[in-house]
Amino acid sequence: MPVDQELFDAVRQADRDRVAEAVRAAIDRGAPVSSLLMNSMVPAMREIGDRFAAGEVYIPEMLMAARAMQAGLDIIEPLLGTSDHEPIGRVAVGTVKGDMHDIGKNLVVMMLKGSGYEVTDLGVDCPVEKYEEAAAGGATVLCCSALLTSTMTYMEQVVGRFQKDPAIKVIVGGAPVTQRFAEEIGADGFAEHASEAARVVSACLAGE
Ligand code: B1M
Repeated sequence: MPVDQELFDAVRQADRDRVAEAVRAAIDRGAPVSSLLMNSMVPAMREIGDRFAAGEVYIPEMLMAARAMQAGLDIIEPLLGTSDHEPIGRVAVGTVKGDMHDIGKNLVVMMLKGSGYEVTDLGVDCPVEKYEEAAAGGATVLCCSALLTSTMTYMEQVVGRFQKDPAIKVIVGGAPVTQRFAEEIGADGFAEHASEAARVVSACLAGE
């Protein structure tokens, strides 16, 4: 499905009200919410990042764009639906220590909830101890998100902490994270996009 240009522009221009209006209008027209996310909102954030890297925008603009994006996510989240059934598994999701980026992590939380998992959102800047608490509380799959090359290395500590516990799986994701990196640190799985996280969690729980 092509980009919803109005929504793309509204996120890019960090206009929260316009993002909310554009999301509502697209939903009213029957646009699939996953497509709004992946084809319009995520590419707009990517463009902001590219412009930041090129020195064309600064941190306040990135932050405002993130807030505008979150305004759209708040509308989309309830539409992804949570089931009334027993959860099909318990998962905890956090952005690793030192990293404050939470939009991708929030998307992973939304997608997993929408797929029927009980999800604990551990927030950002999560040390190993937070994952330990989640595991002690019943989570059997722990998802680690990182957006910085300097923080993705912390994932190895989370993986290392649970490597000897076959009941706990650790899966990783985030813009700089690759399948190869996941394998190198011994993670149980890697999801490139939030939309893949549910499939990877399911494969982990099935012991694949
Ligand atoms: Co930051 N930032 N930022 N930032 N920021 C990046 C990541 C950057 C690539 C921008 C750039 O230079 N082009 C760059 C990192 C460079 C690097 O390390 N290689 C960068 C930098 C440098 C920084 C600071 C260091 C800037 C500074 O202070 N000098 C600083 C660090 C702060 C910290 O964390 N300690 C910083 C701060 C910020 C803001 C606070 C201003 C803001 C974050 C606000 C927020 O999150 N609430 C911000 C933003 C908005 C960005 C960009 C523009 C957008 C990130 C985003 O939300 N993308 C980003 C540029 C970019 O990503 N191209 C950038 C949309 C989101 C949906 O995508 O998070 O990748 P993403 O998630 C995807 C997948 O990766 C996957 O699913 C999602 C959907 O498909 N996924 C998972 C994510 N987590 C997963 C976990 C899983 C599975 C899949 O678990 C299994």
